[in-house]
Amino acid sequence: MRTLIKNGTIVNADATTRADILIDGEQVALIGSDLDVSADRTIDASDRWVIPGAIDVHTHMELPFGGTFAKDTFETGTRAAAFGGTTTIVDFAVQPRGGSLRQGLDAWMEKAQGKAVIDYGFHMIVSDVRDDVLSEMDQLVDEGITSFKLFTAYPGVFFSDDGAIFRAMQQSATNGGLIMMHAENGLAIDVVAAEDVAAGHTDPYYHGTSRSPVLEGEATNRVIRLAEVAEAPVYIVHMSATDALNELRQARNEGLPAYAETCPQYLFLTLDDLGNGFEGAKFVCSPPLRPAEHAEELWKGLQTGDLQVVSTDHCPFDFHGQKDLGQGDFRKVPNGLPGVEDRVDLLHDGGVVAGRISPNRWVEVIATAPARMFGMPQKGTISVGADADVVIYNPNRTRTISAATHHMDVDYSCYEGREVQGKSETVLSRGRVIVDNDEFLGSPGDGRFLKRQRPNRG
Ligand code: DUC
Ligand code: ZN
Ligand code: ZN
Repeated sequence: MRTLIKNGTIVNADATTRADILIDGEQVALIGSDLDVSADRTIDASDRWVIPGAIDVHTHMELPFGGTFAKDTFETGTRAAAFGGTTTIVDFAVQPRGGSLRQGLDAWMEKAQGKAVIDYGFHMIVSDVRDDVLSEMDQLVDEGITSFKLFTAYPGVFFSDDGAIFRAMQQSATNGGLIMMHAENGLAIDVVAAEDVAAGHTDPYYHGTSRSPVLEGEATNRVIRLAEVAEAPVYIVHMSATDALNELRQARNEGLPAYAETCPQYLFLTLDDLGNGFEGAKFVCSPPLRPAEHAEELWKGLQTGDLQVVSTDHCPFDFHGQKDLGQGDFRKVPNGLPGVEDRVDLLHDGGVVAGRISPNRWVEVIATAPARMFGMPQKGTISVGADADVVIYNPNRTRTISAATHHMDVDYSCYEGREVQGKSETVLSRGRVIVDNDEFLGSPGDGRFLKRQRPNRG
């Protein structure tokens, strides 16, 4: 199958070019002006941008959490991702406590195989660092699971102490993997949260105030310094606070290989969203939403390059039937927000249309940097030989985000009623059109497991 995309404006991270694109099979075969070649199908991209399919390196399909499961399956979640212009996800497989990494990986492979409609890779959540687990990390790196997440939060669940984190970092320094850190001081947070509940402060708002940004800054500094001594790079996930960003800036100014992502919720939502009684449960995630001034700093971090990636931490729970497990005690609200479908448009609207970042920087943070940093050189760019993951994007079309029209399997939207400018109109995954003008044309099982290379630390 040969597809010719004509008359579009290709927006890559490094350049914007008016050119046609010939796709042959699953890859981009040719890029040039006024291509005069035969094709089975021609797509007219006049007045449209042609961007690389976006990559979300932080999702949690079917994550067991807080006595329930994140609602989207690999089928519903990747379908929603595709509607939003995302053609690759990297999800987090979870090591069962006391079990092996292999058990966790097998379980996640099972969840994804035959279901995912777009390509997918896995990071591994390491919740129990043991000698045998450290050796397993080496094997997994060879099998394309080249990044590992550890937590300074969630004592008794995912939490690792500093010694365990340090050992995992030492291991990654030798095997070439990348340690990703959830950096909040969970031990101190749990004390504050218990005090709040004892004082009758049980509403979701206190989820936000109990998790001080200072304790995100402290944990961020701590894990960066552990990585420094272990001589390993470190990637901080879902950065939400100025305190943490300042620690990252300091480390990067010292030349340390410290990296971070933020997520749309920290750029567009604030602590105020956690108010309004139990409605605030819709916005319970960790780290929590912060006062508005933190968002402005995060935008600056994206502008300067101190923040490299925007991912979603997509982890949806229904308001009715899941979030309401936390009625009367905010600690029992399952943590996580839906977002895999809206990231590309939110970042276009709040970033490019608002004049904060260029179209090229937008492509960089949603596609090109994730591909480079997580070992997927065939993704994140429109270039000859790359996978033909391509989005025909209309930068002028507006839409209103709503749970009534979104494709994520969750009963609310964090952005209900928000109008955004920019929309993915046609989405190709390895040369196949999987979304065309609001119609889904893909199939479960079309997505392939991505054996990722070692992260590029440059
Ligand atoms: N944070 C969330 O909000 N949900 C899942 C896990 C996490 O770290
Ligand atoms: Zn996390
Ligand atoms: Zn997460």
